[in-house]
Amino acid sequence: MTTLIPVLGDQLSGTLASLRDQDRATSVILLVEVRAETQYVKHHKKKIALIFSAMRHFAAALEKSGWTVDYVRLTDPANTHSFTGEVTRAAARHAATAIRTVEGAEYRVRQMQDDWSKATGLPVDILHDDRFICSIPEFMTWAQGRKEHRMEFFYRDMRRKTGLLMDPNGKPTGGDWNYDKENRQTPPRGLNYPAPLRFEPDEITQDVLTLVSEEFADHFGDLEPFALPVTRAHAKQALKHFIDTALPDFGRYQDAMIAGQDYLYHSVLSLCLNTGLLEPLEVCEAAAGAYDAGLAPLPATEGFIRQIAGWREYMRGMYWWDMPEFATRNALNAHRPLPDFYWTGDTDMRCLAQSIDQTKREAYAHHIQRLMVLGNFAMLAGVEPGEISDWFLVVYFDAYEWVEMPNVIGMSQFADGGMIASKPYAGGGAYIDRMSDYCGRCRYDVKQKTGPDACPFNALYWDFLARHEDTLKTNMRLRTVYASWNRMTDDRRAEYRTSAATFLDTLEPAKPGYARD
Ligand code: FAD
Ligand code: DLZ
Ligand code: SF4
Repeated sequence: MTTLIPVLGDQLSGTLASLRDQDRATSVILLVEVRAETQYVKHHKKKIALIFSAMRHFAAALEKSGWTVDYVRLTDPANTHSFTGEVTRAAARHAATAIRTVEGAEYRVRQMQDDWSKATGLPVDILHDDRFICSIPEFMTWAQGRKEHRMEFFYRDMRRKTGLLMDPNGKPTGGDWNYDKENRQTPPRGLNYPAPLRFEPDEITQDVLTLVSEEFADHFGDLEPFALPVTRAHAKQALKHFIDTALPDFGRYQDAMIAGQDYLYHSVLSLCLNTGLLEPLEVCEAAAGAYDAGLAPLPATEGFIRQIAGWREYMRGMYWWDMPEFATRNALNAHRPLPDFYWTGDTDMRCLAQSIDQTKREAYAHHIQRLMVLGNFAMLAGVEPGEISDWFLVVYFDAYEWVEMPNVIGMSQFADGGMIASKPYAGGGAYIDRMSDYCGRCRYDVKQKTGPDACPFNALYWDFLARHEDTLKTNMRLRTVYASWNRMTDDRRAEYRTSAATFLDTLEPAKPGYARD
């Protein structure tokens, strides 16, 4: 009697449901490095190295604690390079009598798991992933029968469910659910930003870096320097470091963008959460503990907890609520190919060049760079949602479809027609100028509205609103914007539209082969 327990590359948690209450003597844990996963989009080199190194460290830790682990390396000549192929091979190799696994986080992978019983002829027990605060069935119950699925109401339920920042009388700590009005300030010059911890590669990581440099040389991004957390111990240190050094100022400067400052007060914990090295509840509890101990103010703590217990859980729920349709949503009928500069960084627009350069080096950009620079430009330019979604899935070390897709197709492109965001996150140059120091040394002038030297965001913003007036003008949150547009003279409106068209004509479409072979 042998139970085969496949553990996927984002399930690297000792608390995983499939490992719980399981007899080690009759179980074999399977981890596999497979090309189907490295290539379905051509992930950033750092992301592949992170996942392989974390998988290898996790396998070693499991073995040390008495599990039998079967680890299939990318270079194993018999590797079939797919999850189903490797599960089938391993089931035969170990004469398995049953398979026990945790549901894949991505629709694509979950579909594969449904084939495992047929492929192996064995019973397959697929367990819920209870590392998330909200299970998929619980989210479905919340979503069913609601006309609108706004994050804020879901988040309040998660606060009630977990007791995070809740008073014993059932009211939110401090009296309010959300303290954003006190957050999101422009940082003064000369602040000393805390840097995330760096973890120098050990022998396991060095081997992986060599492998990735040899096997994935044509993938986007810089492999080295590589200093990411790859073990549970690293992840716990990274969490403590964030709580000690950055949490107190997390919310206050959450939307700021500063050239040369890649991380500001962000936690950089998404990679640990999304691979399973940290669990969402433990991260939220650590933040709430810092508030209780008087080490972090309420607005920062609440803002941070909302990102995880609110946004992260909500995005996962909305992904499962709408898949598989989500992947093909294109409510604004956008069909422009992705501009080539997303891959090369070769653009005079400094905000985009800076954000892309950082993405290439670090496989990281923070939320406002992703939303209001990289996503905003694609939406204003009318880029096909599937193309920009592929780009986001490739380039970030925390990108898995379940969280990337609702953020890109929903929140940043409004391609879901407003399921996630109540209005498009569209902004002109003035917003970027207010929140960043990018514009000062840009070749474009953020104050000029039209013409060859004007910040392209300005004309693109109005052109976008004009293109979609029929669809968007009934949106109450855009009433004043459309009122301004309609107060302009015909000539002014025409200038905006011509300026935008002239700029859009200069965009080179990306060459094939960056995102997929
Ligand atoms: P912090 O700012 O420190 O926030 C703390 C944590 O909150 C994050 O680690 C993350 O787990 C969670 N979080 C915050 N915002 C969100 C959100 N909108 N959705 C889900 N979780 C959130 N996040 C991913 O994990 N993977 C992605 O592929 C991804 N793609 C994105 C694409 C776009 C266009 C946008 C606008 C956002 C995307 N996000 C994604 C959400 C967010 O930008 C990242 O989670 C965040 O930048 C990660 O950095 P951090 O850990 O320093 O976050
Ligand atoms: C992203 C990724 C990559 C690059 N490689 C692997 C791999 O070789 N083996 C593995 O188990 N998982 C990998 N992953 C993560 C998966 O693609 C996928 O995102 C998760 O299994 C989520 O369902
Ligand atoms: Fe970006 Fe416009 Fe500012 Fe240049 S001027 S950095 S293009 S917002």
